Amino acid sequence: MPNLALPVGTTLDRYIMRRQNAFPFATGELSQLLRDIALASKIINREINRAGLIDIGGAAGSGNVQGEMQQKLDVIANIRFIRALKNGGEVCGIISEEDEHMIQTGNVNGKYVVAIDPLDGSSNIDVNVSIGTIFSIYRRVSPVGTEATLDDFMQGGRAQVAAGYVLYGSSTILVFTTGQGVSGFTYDNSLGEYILSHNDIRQPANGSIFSCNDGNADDYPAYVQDYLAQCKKQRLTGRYIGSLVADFHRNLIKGGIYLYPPTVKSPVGKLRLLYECYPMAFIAEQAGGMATDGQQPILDVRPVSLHQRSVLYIGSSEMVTQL
Ligand code: P6P
Repeated sequence: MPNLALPVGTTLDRYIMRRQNAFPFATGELSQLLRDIALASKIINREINRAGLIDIGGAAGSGNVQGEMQQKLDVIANIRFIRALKNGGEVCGIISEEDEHMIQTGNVNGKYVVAIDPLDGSSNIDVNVSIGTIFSIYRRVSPVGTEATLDDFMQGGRAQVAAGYVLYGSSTILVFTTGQGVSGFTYDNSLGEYILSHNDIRQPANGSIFSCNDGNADDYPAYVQDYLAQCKKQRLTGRYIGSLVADFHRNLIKGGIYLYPPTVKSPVGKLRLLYECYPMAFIAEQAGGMATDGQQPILDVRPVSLHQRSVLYIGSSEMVTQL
């Protein structure tokens, strides 16, 4: 692979342009699509920060507002991403956690489809905890010039051409892969630009952090309970934010494992395959990590419905292997 180690401080636009030039097969459309997603995330970032302000009003006891605020932000994020992808012109169809059915964008000549969780962990908004956007991109299989079809979304995890997330945390960071490694861009509010801050992220093969909702531990399969008992015997660190993007990102950088096993409430797991598990698994594998449902790699799990759920164990390769 050509040496694309770019100096930290490169803007997202320059990074995309440089890499596009380095991969002649890469078409300008995918680059434009990534820009469209970045733009929507900048708008969401601003809304989330503003929500913080309204939230203070909400703390005055009008739980209603907080409730509406949560829904509002979920809806705002969904509308912003759908609008950005529609206006960008590159996407012919979208599936979103917020919409039961596939969304036709009207761009029948668009070559890509996007599966998205516009705002994951939104129950954390009213307590000012980090939340995230997760996206997954496929090249369409249906004929250009026609509407998107369900088949466009049912190609399986290894057919993704790009995947990423935005973490709205102490800083806002966009992390994505196009299959040539994983890079991270930190948002500079003063410039309105994403700046390359993590070039070629590699997940540590091992780690000392495990992330799961211990409150459900009695539901977990024996092998998971055994693994967690070993973690505790080794005095590993339990860290669970309740926001997949935040837990995943910390474990990606520091090393660690995130577990969402089957529970009584979610017997096949809680997380959605197409717009949570697949994209995070693509990123994890590209960074040298692993992702499995306990039976097979997440990327090999067969998709059968738009919003199907999956068990998810994801993170440092040695930790996932040991589990
Ligand atoms: P629980 C948020 O609702 C989410 O989808 C993930 O971001 C998070 O890791 C998980 O669910 C939290 O679920 O059941 O532990 O509250």
